[in-house]
Amino acid sequence: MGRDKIEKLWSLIENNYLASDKEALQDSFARHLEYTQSKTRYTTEAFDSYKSCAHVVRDRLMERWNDTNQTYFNDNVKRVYYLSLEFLLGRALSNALLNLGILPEMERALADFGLSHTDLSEIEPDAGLGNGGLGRLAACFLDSMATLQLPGEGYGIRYDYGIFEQKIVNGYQTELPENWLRYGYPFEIIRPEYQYTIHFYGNVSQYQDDQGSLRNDWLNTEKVMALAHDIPIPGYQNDTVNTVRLWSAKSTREFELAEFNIGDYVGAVEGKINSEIISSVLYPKDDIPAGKELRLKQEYFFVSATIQDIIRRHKVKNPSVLNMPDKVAIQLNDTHPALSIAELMRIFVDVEKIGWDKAWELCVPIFAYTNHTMMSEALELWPVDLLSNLLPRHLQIIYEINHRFLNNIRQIYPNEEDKHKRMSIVQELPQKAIRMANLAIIGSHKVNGVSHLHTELIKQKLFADFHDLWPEKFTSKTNGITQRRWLKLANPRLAGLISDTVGENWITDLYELEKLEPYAADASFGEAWQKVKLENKKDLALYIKKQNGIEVNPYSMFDIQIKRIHEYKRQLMNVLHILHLYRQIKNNPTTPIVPRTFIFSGKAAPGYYMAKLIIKLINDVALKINNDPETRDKIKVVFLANYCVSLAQQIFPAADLSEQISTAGMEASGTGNMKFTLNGALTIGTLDGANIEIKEEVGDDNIFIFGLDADQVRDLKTSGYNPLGYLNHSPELHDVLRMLVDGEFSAHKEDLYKPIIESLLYQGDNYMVIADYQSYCNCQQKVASLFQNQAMWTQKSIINTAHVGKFSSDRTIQEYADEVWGVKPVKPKIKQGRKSMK
Ligand code: 26W
Repeated sequence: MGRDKIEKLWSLIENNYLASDKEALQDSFARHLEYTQSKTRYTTEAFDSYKSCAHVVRDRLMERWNDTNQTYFNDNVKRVYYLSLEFLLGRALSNALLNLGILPEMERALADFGLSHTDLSEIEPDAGLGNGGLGRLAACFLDSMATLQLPGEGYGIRYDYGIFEQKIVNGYQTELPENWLRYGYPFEIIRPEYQYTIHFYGNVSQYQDDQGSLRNDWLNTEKVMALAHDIPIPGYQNDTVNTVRLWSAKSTREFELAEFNIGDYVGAVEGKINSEIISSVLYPKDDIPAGKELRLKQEYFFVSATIQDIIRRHKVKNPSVLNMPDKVAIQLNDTHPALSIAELMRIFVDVEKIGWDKAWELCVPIFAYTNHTMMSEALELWPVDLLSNLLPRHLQIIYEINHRFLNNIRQIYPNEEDKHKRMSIVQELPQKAIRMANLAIIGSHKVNGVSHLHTELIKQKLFADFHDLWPEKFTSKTNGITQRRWLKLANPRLAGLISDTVGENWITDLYELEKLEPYAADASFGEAWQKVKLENKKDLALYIKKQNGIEVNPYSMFDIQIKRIHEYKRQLMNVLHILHLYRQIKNNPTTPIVPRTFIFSGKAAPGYYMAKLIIKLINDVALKINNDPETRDKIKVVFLANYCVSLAQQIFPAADLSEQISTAGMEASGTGNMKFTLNGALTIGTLDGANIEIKEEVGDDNIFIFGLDADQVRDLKTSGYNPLGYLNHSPELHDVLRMLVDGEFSAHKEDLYKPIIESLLYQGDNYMVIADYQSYCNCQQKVASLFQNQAMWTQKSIINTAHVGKFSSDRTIQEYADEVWGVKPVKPKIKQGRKSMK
C-alpha cells in the first residue's frame, strides 16, 4: 500500500475512539460474541463469554497502546528493555479492566446479561511463563514501569507450554503439560512484520577487508525464524500501555522449500517441527541449570531476536548505533540472557564494522545485570564444547573479552594467579566452561542483588573479587511487588476498607498506607479489619473443601507456606513443627492448643527427588492428622495442588501467619513475604533476604524472628556442624523424627522417609533444620499465645500493612530508573478526539 493511501486511510480513522459506558461495552460484547467468534444461542459456552469480554477490553487497550508507542517513537526517548526468560504474568483480564478504569462499568454491563466479571475472569488460563520468584518479579516490574509511565518493554519467549500443571496423585506430585494457548490467547497480537533470522552452528571464516583489517564472518549456519507476539501492559489509569514482546520459533521458508524440493515431503515437515521446538517448553528447574543444548538454543534464540529488534528500532530514528547508550538500557534478569553481551559485540564488530575498543565502550553502559541467587550451583556454566559447536563466533568473542579483561587484571593484581583464575570467564577444571555470571559482570556497568543482605553477600562472597575491582558497579535493589494485583485485585474487601479509611492514593503510592497506623488501636476499625480477614478465610475454606474435600475451621489460625518446594526454604521444618503439635495433642489430649490450619502450596522441579518426597510427606501427614478424631478439630493440614499466580491471589488474603523460614543467607529476597505483609499477615521468619527489611519496617514487636542469622550459619558450618549433637540434647525432636523412622505416616512403605532422616542426621543437614528446630518451635509458641489475644493480633496485622510501603515494585522500579537505567517518564500524546484518562 502506498504512503499516500495509508495517510488518507488514517486521517479518516485515527480520531475514532471507543466509548466505555455501559451500552457501548454491551454493544461491543455482543458484536464480539457473534461476529468475532461466530457464536449462537446454541453454541455459546462460558469460555466464549470470557473471550468476548477479553476482546472488549483489548479493543480499548489498543488506542492507548498505539498512542504510547507513537509517542515513544516520535520523541525518540531513551528506553529500557527488560530481558527475561521468564514472565509469570498470571491473568490479564481483571488487571486490564482495573487499569483501564472500566471495572465498575463492565460489572454493570455484564450484570444485565446475567454475567459477572469475576466469573468470566476465572475462566482465563494463567500465563505461567515462569518458575517462581524471578518470573513473577519480572511481571510486577512490567506493571510498575507502565504505571510510572516509563518507556520500558519486556522481552521473552512465548513458550507453548508454561510451567507444568501439578496434580497430586496418591500424595505424589505428577506433572502435566499446560497448553495455555490451546484455545487462543486474546491478549496477544501477532506481529508478522517483526521476524528475524536466528543462526546456529556453522563456522567462522576470517578475511581481510578493503582496508586490510581482519574480519570474521559466521557462515553455513542453520536458520530459524523468531516471530514476535506482543502483549499489552497497561499502566494504572494513566493512558500508558507498554509492551511485552514474546518470541516464538518458526522454521524458515527457505529451509522448507529446500527440503520439499528434494522430494522428501514428510522429512521436510519433520524438520520444520524440529526447529520450532525451540520455543515449545519452559524449563521447570529453578535450582540447577539444565545444561542442555536446547536450553542454550532457547537463550540464544531469545537474545538474538531481541538484540536485532532493539537495533532495528534504534536505527529508524538515529543515524547510527554510536549513540545507543543514550537511547537504550538493557536489564539482564539473571544470566539467562547474558549472551546478549556477546551478540551485541558481534553485531558491532562484524556487522557494523566498529573497532573492538569503541564497540566495548558502547556495550558496557548499555547493560546491567541482576543476580537472583546465592547458591553457587545455580550459576550458569556452559561447556565450551557445546558453545563452540552451536555458537562458534560467540565463543571467539567471549574469549576475546576474557583475554582483554585478564590482561587488565594481571596488571592490577600481578602475581595473583588464583585470583585471575577465579575471575576468568573461562573455567578450566573440571571441565572447560563459560561462567555466565563473570561474563555478565564484566559486560555490565551495574550489578545488583535483590535485597540488602543478598547484595552484601554477593559483594563479600559470591563476587568478592569483582567487588574489589569495581566497588562502584555493585548496587542493591530490594525487590517489590505490585499492590494493584496483590491488594486491589486479590483482596477487594481489604482494599475497600483501606480506601474507605485513608483514600485511594495507596494504589499508586504505597507509602500512603502509613495513614492506617493511627487506626491500629481503634477498636471498631480493628473489628472491621478482622471481619474482612474472616470473610477471606471463609472463601479459602470453601475452595479447600471443593479441591481437597477437607473441612477447615475459618476461626483457626491460617498458617501458610506457599512457594517453590526447596530444601533451603525448609518446608520440612514446618512439617516437623506440625508433628511436634500432633504429638503434644496425642500425648496429652487436654493440653490447650490454638487451633491451626497449615496450608502448603508449591511445585517441585520434576527431577528434584527430595523436594518431591517432601510433598509426599506433607500429604501423608495431612491424611493422618486430618482423619484422627483426637486431633482433627485442632490441627488440619492442607496441600493445595498447582500453585500459580491466580491461586496465590486467593490464598494471600486469607493468611494469618506467613512462613518465611529459609536457612539464613540462602533466600536472595523473597517476594511472597511482601504479599503476605501487604495483606495483613504476621511473619514468622529467619533473618534472611527481605525479611530483614520487613522487620526494619514493621518493627521488632510486630514480626516473629527466630534461628541463626547468616553469619552464625556460616560460622557453624566452618566450625563443624553436627546435627546429631543437637539431637542428643533434644529428646522431643528425637521423638518427632522417630515417628518418621517408624513409618507412622507411611504404613504402606516403612522406609519411605529414610532419605529425609539420612539427609538430616547423616549427610550434614545442609540447610540447618536441626540447628534451628528448637528456636522455631519456641517462636511458634509465642505466635500461638499472641493469636489468643485477637485484639492484639489484629493491631499488629494493621501495623504490618501500614508499614509495607517500601515493598511496592513502584519504589524498586523508580530506583532502577534513576540509578541504573537513566530513563524518565513519558506521557503518551493522546490523539485528538480520544479521551485521556487523566
Ligand atoms: C538456570 C536455572 C535457574 C532458573 C531460575 C536457576 C535459578 C533461577 C532463579 C534465579 C531462581 C529464582 O527465582 N530466584 C528468586 O528470585 C526472586 C526474585 O529476585 C527472589 O525473591 C528469590 O529469593 C529468589 O530465590
